[in-house]
Amino acid sequence: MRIKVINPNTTRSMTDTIGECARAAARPGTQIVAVSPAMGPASIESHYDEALAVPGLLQEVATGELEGIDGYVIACFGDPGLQAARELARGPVIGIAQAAMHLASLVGSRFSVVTTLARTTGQAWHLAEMYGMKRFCANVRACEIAVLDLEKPGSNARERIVEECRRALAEDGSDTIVLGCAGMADLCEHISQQLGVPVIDGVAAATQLVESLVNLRLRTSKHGELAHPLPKPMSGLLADFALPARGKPVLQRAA
Ligand code: 5HY
Repeated sequence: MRIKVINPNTTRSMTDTIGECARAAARPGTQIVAVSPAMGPASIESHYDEALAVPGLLQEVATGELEGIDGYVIACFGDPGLQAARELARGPVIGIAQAAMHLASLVGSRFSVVTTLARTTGQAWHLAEMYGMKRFCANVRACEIAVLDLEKPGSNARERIVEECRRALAEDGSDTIVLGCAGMADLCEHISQQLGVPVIDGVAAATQLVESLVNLRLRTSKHGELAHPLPKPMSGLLADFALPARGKPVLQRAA
């Protein structure tokens, strides 16, 4: 089985960390292909960043379809481009926020999301609502750490995240923590040991969900909303995104 784990931002070091965490979660025999798009933002911390991350992400899905990839993880807590990616893919496409929230709801009564910047908490609440997880979500908190500062030496990120998680457990009425950034994936085990509660990293959660779906031979439904997009002309910078008639290779990878 080959799973493509797409970090939608273009920071290669973060992609490498995400890939290691996905490989640690995957079963023997599952090949993890961890990639970043060729174009897009260095980190995703706003709706603007998220919108500009989607074309590159879709290019990676389209390439994956030509490579025979069995399933995809979108490794960004905003789950950017999730439904569009599902239209392009035959196999399952799982966003880390949707995966983490659902698994958290299975091991606790209410979870707190702990993420990076406060300005991204609205998107986390929006996703919880969209996924039917709002009744399990006690709160969404931010550490006020920029995404790329997570891996910056001296940022004290790990300690600040642990402290925010402690406050969440003390104040939110939650019993479980969801890490609200793919860049936190490598901190999951440490935080769980420090707090003594389930801490869910969406990268590991989504990886194992994709494996399970592929093993159950469950692919993305092509009946209705998530059917392959209709071919139509695209212009300007997006000209390469024109989808040819069915059966032909999707998306010609931009030069
Ligand atoms: C992520 N941004 O997981 C999100 C986290 C966030 O570049 N990767 C990013 O703050 O929304």
